[in-house]
Amino acid sequence: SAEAVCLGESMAVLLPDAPGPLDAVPGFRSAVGGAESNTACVLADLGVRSAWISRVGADGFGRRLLDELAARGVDVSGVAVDPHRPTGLYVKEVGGSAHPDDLGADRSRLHYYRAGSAASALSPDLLAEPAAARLLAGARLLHLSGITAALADGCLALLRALLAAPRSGRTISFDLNWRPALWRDRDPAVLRELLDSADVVLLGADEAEAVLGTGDPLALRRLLPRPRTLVVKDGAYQALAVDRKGGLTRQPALRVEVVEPTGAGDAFAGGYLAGLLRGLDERGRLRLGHLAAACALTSPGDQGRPPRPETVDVLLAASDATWA
Ligand code: KDG
Repeated sequence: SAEAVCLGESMAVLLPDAPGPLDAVPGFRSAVGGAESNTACVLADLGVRSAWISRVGADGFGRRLLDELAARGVDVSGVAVDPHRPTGLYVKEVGGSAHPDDLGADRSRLHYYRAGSAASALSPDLLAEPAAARLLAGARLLHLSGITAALADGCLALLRALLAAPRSGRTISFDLNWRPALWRDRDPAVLRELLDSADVVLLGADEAEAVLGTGDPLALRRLLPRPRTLVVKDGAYQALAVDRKGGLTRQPALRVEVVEPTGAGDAFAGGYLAGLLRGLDERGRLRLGHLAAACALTSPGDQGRPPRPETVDVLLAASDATWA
């Protein structure tokens, strides 16, 4: 059975052949994306038995998602195929707009076609589905994200049910994953309650500022007192882990030539959580997070090429002076 289960919507992706506004793009390459399944792939790359729980449509995009995730070594036995609703889709626009929903310095923007998707029908009914229930019962780690909370009332109810259930030794990690475009008709205030019900919280200082009014690690600690660890990422610069007493572990990021930033946060989560499951200390977890993020930053799609095991070992063992 899987050690880590990641739950959330994944989508087919259309990546533009060239940067520029969508109306001028000559063509698209298809790929797959989805924050939580990206994290599941990175966990698998780093040797963690991982599973992804979701719903897809009974269509080509859904089959593509299942095939690609399975080929990456992720257990997809807990993914339901919905005969009535389609697989969601997003189209990436690179460098073509200056919109408040844009991601990152190169101004990539994701256009979502996901309202009414198969995954938006996720609900607490999932807990009674045998395959998903078996995966959830056997996992040491359950990874969730704030995207799910924005998709539909049933999705939010599912997150609440998972966070309220007895842990039985399991850790729940929660990545804020602030996607303003998904929250136009919903109140994001609910995100604070969800974050504060998790054990490990991952969030970027900029998105924390947008949602919670501050990106300062110690101020965030006062707003979110319950999680064991808060991991506050400061873009390309550093990540900080804050324990319950406000103790800080700081780790600078690796300096890389950024090709396209989508998926870097998901990869960071995968690296950090693989380190947690391997029993690394905070510094090692943050280092593995940065390394996985660097792999995603240097690739055009959501997913990077997995790091070589030798690279992982060298970077974990490096002295602070030679790191970064
Ligand atoms: O982190 C990358 C994700 O944003 C992308 O894969 C799409 O899951 C996605 C989302 O909802 O934005």
